[in-house]
Amino acid sequence: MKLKIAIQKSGRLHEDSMQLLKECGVGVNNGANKLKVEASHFPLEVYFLRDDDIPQYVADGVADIGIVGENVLNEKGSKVHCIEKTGFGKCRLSIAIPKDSNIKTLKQLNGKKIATSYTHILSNYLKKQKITAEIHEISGSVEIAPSIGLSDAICDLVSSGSTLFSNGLKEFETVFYSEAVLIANPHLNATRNAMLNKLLFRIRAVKKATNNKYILLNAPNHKLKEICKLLPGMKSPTILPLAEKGWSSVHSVLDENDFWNNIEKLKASGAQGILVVPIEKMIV
Ligand code: PRT
Ligand code: ZN
Repeated sequence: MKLKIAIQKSGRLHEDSMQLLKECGVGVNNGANKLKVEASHFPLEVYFLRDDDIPQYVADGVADIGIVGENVLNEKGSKVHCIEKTGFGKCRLSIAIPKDSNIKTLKQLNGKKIATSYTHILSNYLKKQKITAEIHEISGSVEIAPSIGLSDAICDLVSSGSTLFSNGLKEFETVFYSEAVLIANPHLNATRNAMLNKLLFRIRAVKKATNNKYILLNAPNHKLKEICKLLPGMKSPTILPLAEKGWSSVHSVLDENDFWNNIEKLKASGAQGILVVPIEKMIV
């Protein structure tokens, strides 16, 4: 028996989804541009689909699990379990207005026309904010709607903001933050559930490694206590003597954000020759 996973066939999530599987030790050969391939080194069958179709395929049990943007998942409202955030495909669904618009407050959206492909998420949001606006559903090129007189505002995905900018629009209000998530059919049998847990264990090890760095530095022995406090590591740092008397090498693991916060303190404590190395997998 194989676990069936649906990932995006082509588009913004394809590469990252393939990379995640690869880092989990799952070999997927997509060379022949097939719709379905058998993975190697893991009992997995990979289906390549349009992102919009993934939630329904998983809800229907055609695929057991899938990787899809939370924006698509929420818009479709399919009955699947959201198992794990992947850390990629990050974007936000935002309301944007022409940069010279006189709309200044959310309330001023009352009675206005908003073009979007995300009618479900947007109407829920507007309801919560007690705003009555006219929602125009368009399936693509939403950003041109105001300039052709179709709407006063749009609601679309934004990442860098350059699409809005080049269409004379400015971001006005964020409706929803999104990233790619691993979803699962809620009725997996015990065998499939066990396979999912095995894959999930690997995904978490890869994710943890991405956020952490291995750090090596040299420190004078009389400063070791101070330095070790800054580098708690997974259990405690490793300390090895250097050939030069009175000095040690300290090895530890550090969250990338903590590294930048701690670097000045480490240097002030006499740390030298600091090396920061990526970690491939991390199991705590
Ligand atoms: O063919 P298929 O239906 O599978 O793909 P698709 O064309 O519907 O989706 P695709 O590949 O464009 O996006 C897949 C998923 O990537 C989305 O559902 C989001 O979860 C995620 N994602 C992350 C984004 C973006 N960032 C993004 N910037 N999806 C779309 N965009 C578009 C946005 O619609 C706008 O046109 O990029 C433009 C804005 O980008 P910036 O950088 O100019 O702000
Ligand atoms: Zn799509």
